[in-house]
Parts: sequence; structure tokens; C-alpha cells
Amino acid sequence: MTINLILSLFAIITFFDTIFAITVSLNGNDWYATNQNKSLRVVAKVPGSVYTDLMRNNVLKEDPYYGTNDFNYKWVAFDNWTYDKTFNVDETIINKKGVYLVCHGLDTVSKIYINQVMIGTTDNMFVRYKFDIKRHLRLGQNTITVSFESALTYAKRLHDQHVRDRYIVPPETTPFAQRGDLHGNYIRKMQSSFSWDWGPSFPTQGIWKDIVIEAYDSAIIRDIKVDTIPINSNRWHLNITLHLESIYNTSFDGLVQIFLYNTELFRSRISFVVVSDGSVTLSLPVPINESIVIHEWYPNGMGSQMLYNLRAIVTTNEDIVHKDIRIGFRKIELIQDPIQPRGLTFYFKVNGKPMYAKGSNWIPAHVFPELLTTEYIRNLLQSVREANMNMLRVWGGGIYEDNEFYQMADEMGIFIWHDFMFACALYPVTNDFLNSVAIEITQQVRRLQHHPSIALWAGNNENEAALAQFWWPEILVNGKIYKKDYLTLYVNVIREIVIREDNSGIYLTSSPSNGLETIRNGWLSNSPQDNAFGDVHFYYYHSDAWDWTRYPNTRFSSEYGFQSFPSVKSLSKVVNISDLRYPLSDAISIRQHHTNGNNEIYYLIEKNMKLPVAGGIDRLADYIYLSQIAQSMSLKAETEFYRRNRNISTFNGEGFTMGALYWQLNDIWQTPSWSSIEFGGKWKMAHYFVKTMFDNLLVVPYEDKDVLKVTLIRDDYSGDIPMNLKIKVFKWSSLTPLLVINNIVMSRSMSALMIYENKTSEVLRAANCVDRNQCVIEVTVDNQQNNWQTNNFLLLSPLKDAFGLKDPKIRIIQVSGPHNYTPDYVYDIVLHTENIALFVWLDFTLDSDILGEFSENGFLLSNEKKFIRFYSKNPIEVDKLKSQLIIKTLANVKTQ
Ligand code: BMA
Repeated sequence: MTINLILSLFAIITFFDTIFAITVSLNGNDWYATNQNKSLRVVAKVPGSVYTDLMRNNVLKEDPYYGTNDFNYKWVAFDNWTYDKTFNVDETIINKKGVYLVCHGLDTVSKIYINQVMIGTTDNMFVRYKFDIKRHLRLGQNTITVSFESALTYAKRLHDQHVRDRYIVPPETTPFAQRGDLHGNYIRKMQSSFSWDWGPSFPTQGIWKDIVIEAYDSAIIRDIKVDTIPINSNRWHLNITLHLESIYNTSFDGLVQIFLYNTELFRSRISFVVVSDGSVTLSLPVPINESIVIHEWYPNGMGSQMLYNLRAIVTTNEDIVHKDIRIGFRKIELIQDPIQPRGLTFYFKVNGKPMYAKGSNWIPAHVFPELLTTEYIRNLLQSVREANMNMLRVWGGGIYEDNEFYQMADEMGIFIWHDFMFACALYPVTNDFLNSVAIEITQQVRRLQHHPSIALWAGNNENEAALAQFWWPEILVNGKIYKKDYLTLYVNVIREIVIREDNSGIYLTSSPSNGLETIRNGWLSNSPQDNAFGDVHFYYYHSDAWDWTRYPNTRFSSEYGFQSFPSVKSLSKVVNISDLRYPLSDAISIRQHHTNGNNEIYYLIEKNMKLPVAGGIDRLADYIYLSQIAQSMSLKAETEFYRRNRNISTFNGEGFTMGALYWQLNDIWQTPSWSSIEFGGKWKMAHYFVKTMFDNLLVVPYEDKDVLKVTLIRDDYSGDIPMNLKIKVFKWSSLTPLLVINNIVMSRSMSALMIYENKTSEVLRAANCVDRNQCVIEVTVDNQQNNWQTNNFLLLSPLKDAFGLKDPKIRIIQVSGPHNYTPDYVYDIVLHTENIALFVWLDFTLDSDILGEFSENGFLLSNEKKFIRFYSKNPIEVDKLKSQLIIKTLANVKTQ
């Protein structure tokens, strides 16, 4: 039977809806939220949370992100909020044999009542709760009440009890700069909602995901686990596991059908064995007929992202239920082979091909996820793809994201390195805690496992490192206990579940860890940051961060980064305009949650560039611009080093770097941070740099002692390709190069090859460049047949010493468009320069509402003319675009 036939059959059967499972949503704007002493009762929205409800009702008159409202509105988080609503139940629901309340996400500690009768309690934001409510419902009007307890008082209560009865579980303090709250580790809630070094503390309460009634007469399919098993590149088999929830406690019969698009792959009557609580797990080997040609799924940059609809249908005597998912055929492996004289490789293979992992770290896009739109998330993920990334690490201090997030990652070819939600803390391993975590991990792995984008699970963020490096003084005293607890949580509980629920998946206990070596060390290594094993988090906060020799010869860098300020425009949304004068004004610096962060930014600028004149909004804009240059150049130095370093480069076997995931992609609010995309979606200069740095084709000129070297890096599989190499030496003061070196070089797939090597002094002598600070080197590599081209530049002295850099007097000589309407409106911009321009930054005036991305930005301009594209989601009048476009270059910064 074809899927269409089945669907029309469904349509006919809809008349007899008694045989279908029914889902009734209780979401909506018809809820009320009431505080503890009942002095406030406001109309509330579900899904949502109390801060946004109070905003909508004008109880909170300002944006919580504005100014110091994280402090001013703290009373909200200390109160206890109750949500209630009335709803109708009709016969079709009440007559079902099983009627359940299913809460897909409650934040966090609550008691739930139907018609004033308590039906259950919750304490984990990441768990789906299901309660049998058949006997509590009546025909007609009913009430539901969800009564929350403040996350702050709850966490403190559990903390106090644990300290009294057992021992301290650190951290016991939070850094002053973080303006945060404590004991988030005692509650299964977004850890960063208690504040982070880039985020505010807003531990909200509310019904943050769908809340529904599910009613059925036999069973529903909750999740489908899928293993794709390669036979060869066009032929694959499936192992499918159905997770059903039934009303039965013994076995029952049903017909199971599995479809791939419109082809029925499997059909059989099955006797379902109920294990506990009505749940059934059914595993089926499902071969795929030779006539169906399968196209493999690849990450961005390695191939296409073919996705297949898979439908499972279960027909029992009473019900027909089905579930649809989309799957991709891919095999991912983490290769950890011995390297001489010491260490193990650490890289991914996709469908048998090695992959260099290029990407970033994802933090929650908002502390109130209900304020996010699908479009906003899509834009962020699209920005990941456009910047040539193939992997994103969902970091362990946030949340498990919505299904849509992973569906988009599947479509865009973005692999997800998924931490479980534990970060920068030790955790209490009471029975209650462990039981709750076990449910959380089981549900989340079952929900997400089938996505081809899920690459790997990691137990936590940095908790192994915290133990090894004695982050808190208590570790000196209670180290043994903490280590035992660590093993209980991440090895005995979580790892066992991952093995059970995703046997073909990859699990690391922590990030960073030493991978297999960690296991050999009994899961806890003394140096989880070892360059010779696993992944490394490496932060370098010294002012010479533009120098590549500062960076480690790691196998895989899963975190590294530098801070910068967001645009004046972003800051203007949360800071009074009169305070937009100095980067260190109280109003701005209070948003810096990283201890010493503003100093680090300052020194990074000061080491390399002249400081701007102080005072006024334009000078603030100059400082922000310099901070973004400093971030971009530091990231460039480190990332280019990691990409060059894919071959073993040192005598002790270090190197062979095969992954670079910088910290961090996005922001949770308007703040100075490591992000390459500001809160709101605007690309910082760093994101444009990342786009170049992560391109499959990259050329890197660099100096090794006083030797000029050029390395060509390719991450594609197109074979040997000859390329033209052009090295130009310019004087800062002229658009005419002093010297042009032309070579033809052979390039190879998946390699980093040195294509030029000469003493810098020789090159400069040949160019007649008498002093390094007068010159700059630009390198271009291209192959016209393939339409491949990339370029890069090398600074020869700190920019503050650069001599001859003049005001380039850039003019916009043409703006035209839009030329193409899907998916963006595309405009062409032609620039003209009179002199070499550095870090050319195109932006819009402060009052402009134009949003979008340029094809390039923050670049070195050494040609008279430059062609740029601008991509916008909305149509713009060309005149408006032209008049609101502003251009800044390094020479335009008013310096001291
Ligand atoms: C790490 C991360 C985050 C943090 C970042 C910047 O180590 O895991 O916890 O925000 O560094 O300090």
C-alpha cells in the first residue's frame, strides 16, 4: 500500500475518531499566573514563563535585559508563582480508556492539581512528565493548577540539607563580576539561568513547553530510534526501535508498518511485551530493498544533506497511531588510533571519510526561550552554515533545544556535539537526583537520537577538569568523595543509559577529556587537557594573542576564544544613550560578567593598535570596532594554526589537529563576550573572519621565526588541483605592489601543504621594503577553471607601529538591486578606495533598521575597486541602503 493510500484511509477513518489517539493542547493565553500572597494575578501565556508574563502585563515596565534589571527584578525569582486555567473536556476524551496529562517542560519545581486534587510533582526542567488523569477529569469544565516554588529558594533548601546531612558540593561562591545566584547545581534547570560569565541571572518559573492531554484506547508511539547501517554507499539497512506507551500492563497485539517515503519496508503483526508502566520497547531489523537507492547524508562542506521521511504505524484492535520522523543515512565514527611516540588521534570520520570539525559553541539564545522565534534560530543556524562550519557544540550549561533546532541542523548539515546539561560544577548524587537525571537522559536521547546531525554525547562541560585542577578548595578535603560521585553520575548512570539508548552513538564523559585515555585512567585523568589525547579547552588571555606560537598542539580544540564588545546599536537597546560614551562607563561595564574581561579586551587592543580618543558615542564606536578587530585577529591566529596543524608537527607526536570549535557562537543578551554573533543576530567582525578561516580552501601566510611560510589547506575530496599562488608585498602607502611573486603549486585533497618558504628578510629586500612597519603581505591562491579563490594577509609589525597607512577615502560608487529574491534580497555594492584600507567595516547608521549580512566585511582592501554583496531578509529602497551605509577603516579611528 502506498503512503497516499494510507493517508486517504486515515482521512476516511477520521470520521470514526474514536479509533485515534487524541491530543488536546492546553497551551494558550488563557492562563493566569498568581504570586504567593496573591497580590498579583496576571493573564499568562503557555508556553512561557513568569518574567515574560509580567512584562506583557506591564508589571515589569522595562525589558528585563535593560540596565540593572537583572537585580531590580530579582523579586520575581524569589516569589512562588502559580499557573492555572479552566478547560473543557468532552466525551471523545473522557471516553478513552487512557487519559493523560503530558507536560513537555515545566520550569522547574512544581505541584500539579486537576480540579484541586494533586496529581503529581516535578523537579526537572528537562523531563517530560506524564500523569494519569482519567479519574480526575469530569465532563465539561475542569481546572488545572501548576504551583511553582522559587528555583532560588528550592536550590538553597536542597543545598542546606545536603551540607547538613552529607557534605558541600561546590561551587559555594560565584565570581563577583557574574552578579549571579548560587546552588544552580542542586536543581535540574538551565544552569546559566543562575548567571554565567556571559549571562544574567534570571531563574524564571513557568510552563516552558507544550502541555497537552493525550487520550487513547491502547498505545501511542513516543519515540523512534534509528540506526542506519551501511552495506555500501548506496545501500543501507535500518535497525528501528519503537518506544510505545500503552494503557496496558500485560502484552497486547498490533500490526506494525514502517514506511520510507512511500515504500513500505516492514509489515508484521507483533505481540508487544509491556515492561513497566505500560511502556514497550520494540526493536526491528528493517532491510531496505535493493531497488531503493540511498543517498548518504553529509555535513556542510562534504556533500549534500539528503533526508528521508520515515513513518511508523501501529494498528491495534482499538487504535491506529503513527509517528513521522526524518532521517539521514550516515555513519559517524570517532577515530582514536595510536600516534608515535605518544598519544591517540581524535577525529571524526563520516561515511568512512575523515572530517576536519569546524565550528563553534552554542549557548542558550535567550534566558527566556519563549521569546525566541523559529526564524531567529534559523538565522543563527544559517549563519553557522554560511560561515562554513560543520559542527556546533550544544554546551552543557544551557538546555536541550527544541526539535526544530535539530531538524534545521539536519537540513543544514551541522553536526551537533551534544553535552548533557551539567557544567562547571560538581553535582549532588542523592537517589532523587540520580533518578531524575536517569529519566532526563533517557528521554532526551530517545527524542534526539534519530537526527543525523547528532554526532556525539558528552557527559558534562569541564567537570572532570574542575576536579583535576582543584577549582574549589573543598576538592582538597573531599576529593575522594567527589570523584566517586563523578563516576556514579557520568559513568554508572549516564553512560549506561547512552549505551542502552544509543548503542551506535559516541559518548565522552566530559569535555574536555582525553577520550580513550580517560577510560584507561579510570574515567578521571589528572590532566584532561593533555594535547596528545582527546579535546582541549584553551583560553589565552594575554595581550600577544595575535601570535600563533602561543597556541597548543592539540588534537581537537573544542573551546577557545576572545572577547569583544557588541555594536553600539545592540548596547543602545539596554543602556541609556547618555551612558554610551565610554566602554568602561558603569552602565556598560556592569554587563561584563567575566572577571577582568574588560581589561583583557583593553590589553588585546593596546598591544597592537593605537587607542582611540575617549568620550562620545563615536569614540565608543571606535573602541568597539577595535575590540572586534582584536577578537578577530586573535581568533584568526589561533584558528589558522589549528588548521595548518592537521599534520603531526612536533617530535613528541603532538599536533594532528582535526577540530576547531571556537567559543562562542551566539549571545544570550547584549554584553561584551566571546560571541561572533551579537544578541539579535548581527554578525560581529569575527564571524566574517570565521567564514574565511573555516572555508574548505584556506591559504595561511605566517612567519616562523624569521621565515615567511605559506600553507595551503584543503578540506575537500576533489583530488590534486594545480593552483596559482600570488604573493604581493605592498607598502601601506600605495595600492601598487612593490613585489609580486607568482608560482604554480599543486594542491591536494584533505591536506595542509607548505607551498612557499623563504626568509622574510629576503622577500622584503627583493621588494625594496626598507622597514617592516611600512609593509604588508597579501597572498592569493586561485584556480580559475574550478572557480576557486582565497586570499589572506600577513602583518609584519604591530599595527600601532604601521607607517604610511592613510585615510583611504573610500566612496560607495554604486548600489544596485535587489537582484535575486530567494531566499534573500541581494544588493550589489561597489566601493572605490584611494589608498590601502585595513579592516574595512560596512555597517548602517544607528537609527537604521536595515538588517542583513555582507558577502565580506572587515577586510583588507588593496584594489581600487571592490565588489560586495549585501543580503537582506526584507526589500530595501536602494537610496535608503546607500544613505544609511557607513564605512569605517582602521585609519579612520581617531587615536590618541
Ligand atoms: C568555558 C565554557 C564556559 C565559559 C567559557 C568562557 O570554559 O565552558 O563555561 O563561559 O569558558 O569563560
